[in-house]
Amino acid sequence: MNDFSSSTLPLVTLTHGNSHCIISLFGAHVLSYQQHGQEKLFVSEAARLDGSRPIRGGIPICWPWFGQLHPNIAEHKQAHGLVRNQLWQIDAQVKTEQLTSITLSPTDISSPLWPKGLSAQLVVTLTNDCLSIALHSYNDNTTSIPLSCALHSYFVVADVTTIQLNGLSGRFNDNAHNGVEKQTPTPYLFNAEVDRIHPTQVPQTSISKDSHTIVKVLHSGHDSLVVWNPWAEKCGALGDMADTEYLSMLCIETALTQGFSLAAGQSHVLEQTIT
Ligand code: TA6
Repeated sequence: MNDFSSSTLPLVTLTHGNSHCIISLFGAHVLSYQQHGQEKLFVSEAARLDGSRPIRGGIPICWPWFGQLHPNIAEHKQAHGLVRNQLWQIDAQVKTEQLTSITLSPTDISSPLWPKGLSAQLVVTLTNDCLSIALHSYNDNTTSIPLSCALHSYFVVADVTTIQLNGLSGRFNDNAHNGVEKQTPTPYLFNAEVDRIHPTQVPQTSISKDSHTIVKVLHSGHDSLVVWNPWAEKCGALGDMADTEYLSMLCIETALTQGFSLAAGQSHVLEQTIT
């Protein structure tokens, strides 16, 4: 079980029936989601929990660009956008019989790379049997704004070499091998680095071991799903992940990576539900 007692970050804890989650206001980052006491998310034992860098594990929010997909690569400064390494504020909290939710928004929009008129809110909702995170993007400008983003969830597994990913098919871009297009393997197993963008709107994936489902993940508002595991060599080089921890995680990321633009006056919701 993840222990965040050493964290110097402001944390918010939500409980609803059998569901329990811990959110860091640094990055609006869900650190833990437990269902009936069972942890669904991975956070590295070497993760920095002092605000000095984005947190390794949980659910990082990548926005308003994913990875290196800044519309003007020459301006690119940091991977995965501007909001995973800043404090977010609490805009609203709701508790009803059906759900408990919190709405958060980033506090620092001063970066010259922040697209003018674009804003974000994250709504984290717990019900008795699931966690939903909904990333809302709003364009109050008079022109459309290129947008890429991801809910970069790290799921905990006992041993990644013994699990199977379900729900994906067709072609993907293999970013571990220069983005070359390949066919999704069947069954989808893990025995080496994976850094894959699947251009798909499939609404559901799951991780299973033998025929037992470990976690089910629902997706909406996406044009792609990203699957990532750094494997031994890259894991060892990361600096905020212990050498063998790649065996204990798999990222399944609900994402917009295919050249989406948010029209003037419009909003968009990217959502992932974990159950
Ligand atoms: O989503 C996959 C990815 O973009 C990989 O290329 C990998 O670098 C990973 O995210 C983690 O990125 P980070 O900046 O958190 O080290």
